[in-house]
Amino acid sequence: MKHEKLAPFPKDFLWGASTSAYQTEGAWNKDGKGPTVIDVRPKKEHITDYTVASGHYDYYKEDIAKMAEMGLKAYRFSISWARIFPKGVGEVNQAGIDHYQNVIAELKKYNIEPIVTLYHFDLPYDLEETGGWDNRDTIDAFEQYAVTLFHALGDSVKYWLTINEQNMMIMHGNTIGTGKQSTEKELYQQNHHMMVAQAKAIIRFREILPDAKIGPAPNISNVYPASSKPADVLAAQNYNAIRNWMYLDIPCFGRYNHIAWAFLKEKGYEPEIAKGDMELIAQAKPDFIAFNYYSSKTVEASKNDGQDRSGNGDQEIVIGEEGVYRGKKNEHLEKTDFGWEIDPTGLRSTLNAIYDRYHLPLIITENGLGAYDKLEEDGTIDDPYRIEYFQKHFEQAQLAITDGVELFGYCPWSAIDLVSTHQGMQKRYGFIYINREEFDLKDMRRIRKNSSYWYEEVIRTNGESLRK
Ligand code: BGP
Repeated sequence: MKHEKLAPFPKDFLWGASTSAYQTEGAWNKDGKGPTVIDVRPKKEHITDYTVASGHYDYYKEDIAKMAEMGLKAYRFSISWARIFPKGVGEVNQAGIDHYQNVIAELKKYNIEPIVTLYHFDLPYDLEETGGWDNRDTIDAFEQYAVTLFHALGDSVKYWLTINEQNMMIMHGNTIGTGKQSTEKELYQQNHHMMVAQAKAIIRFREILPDAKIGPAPNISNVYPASSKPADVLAAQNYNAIRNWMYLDIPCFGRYNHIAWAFLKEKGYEPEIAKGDMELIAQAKPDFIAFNYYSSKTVEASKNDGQDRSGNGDQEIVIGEEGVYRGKKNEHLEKTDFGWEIDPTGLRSTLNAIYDRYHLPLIITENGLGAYDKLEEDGTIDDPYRIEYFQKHFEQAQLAITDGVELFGYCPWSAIDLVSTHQGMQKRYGFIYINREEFDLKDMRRIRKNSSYWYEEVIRTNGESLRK
C-alpha cells in the first residue's frame, strides 16, 4: 500500500551490525577453546578455513572502535560455546568468559548495545562426538551453557538470541557445514531437541535475568507462489509452513504448525516427543522475534517426477520436496554475484507476515549483500552496490513500520568482512574491509568501505537521510 506520510524510525532504533564467532574470530584453538564441528570440517580446496578468519578475537578493540566511528547503536555477535565449555559441558574455561566480558566492556565504552547470540552453528565437537543434537543430553548441555552466560554476562547484556537459523541447520546443514550427515528423520528429531533446549534456556532466563529480553533468530523469507495457479499457491503455503512457521509457531504458540506436522507425518520424519516436552515449550514464550532476511523465496507445485529435490540449495536457494513444493527462480528479481535473489519489497512483506502472525516486537539480525569488493590503489573500497542494496531494504523496513510493524532494530550482515558459511572470504559482506584474501593473509588491515560512511549518516539522522 502507498503511504503519503512515512512513519519515522522509532526514537531508540537499534541501528547495528552483525557477525558470528566462528566466521570472524579465528584464534580457533587459543586460550583454551575446544574444537567445534566447524573446526573439524573437511578443508575445501579453493576457500579458506576458519582458523584465522577476520582475526576478530585479537583485533576486537580496533573493530569496535571502527563500529563506534560509524555510530553503531548495537552490535550483534555470537559467543563460541567451545570457548566457555571446551568440551561442551564440564569445566568452564575462565579465559573464554574473560574474553567476552572484555568485548562487552569495550562496547559499553562506546554505548554500543551488545546483542548476544548463544549458538551460531558452532557446536562443540565433543558434544557432536557423543551424538550432538541426536542425544537428549545436549539439551542439558545447552541449558548449562546458557545459564553460565546469563550469570557471567547478564549484568551488561539486555538482548539475547537463543539459536541462529535453526531452520537452516535443519534444512541446509550439509551445505552450511553445521553438523554430521543426518537423515531427515534424524534432522527433525535434532530440531525437536533444539526446541526443548531453547525452552529450558528461556525458562532459566526468566529466573536469572527477569528484566532482560530473549528471542529466537531463524532465517525467515516470505514465500511467493510461482503463479496464481491454485496448486502453486498451496505449494507456497506448504513451504511457508515448513521453512518458516514451524520454527516460530513452536516457541511462540507452543505447538507444531499443522501443515508442517502433516508434512513430517507424511514423510515419516515426525520426531519422538518425550513426556513434558510440549508443556516445557508452552511455558517458554519469547519477548521478541529476531530474524535473518536475505531474500524472498518462490515455489511452484511439485511435479511428482522425482526431480523436486534435485540441485544444491543453500539457505537462499530453494530445493524442493516431492509432492509438496519445488523451488522456482523469480524472473522479476536481480541476483547477487553469488546467485542469491535480491528482493527489498520481500523484506516488507516478510516483516508484515511475521508481525501479523505473532504480534511480537521484531528485530532484523541479518540482511546484507555478499560481493567481490575491491581495495583500490588509493586505499578505498567503493561499494555503491551495497549502498543501493541497503537504501532499498531500509526504505522497505520503514514502509513496514508505517504499515504498523513494531520493528526495534536492524543489524545488517556484516559489521566486518568474514568467512562465508560455504563460499569463503571472497564473498565480502562487511562495512569494514579486512585486508586478507582466501589464502594470503596480507596485513589484515581494517578499512572502512564507502558504504560505512553512508550508513553512518543513516544512523546519525535516524533514517532521515534515506529520503534525500
Ligand atoms: C546466514 C548465516 C550467517 C551468514 C549468512 C550469509 O544464513 O546466519 O552466518 O553466513 O547466512 O551466508 P553465507 O555466509 O552462506 O554467504
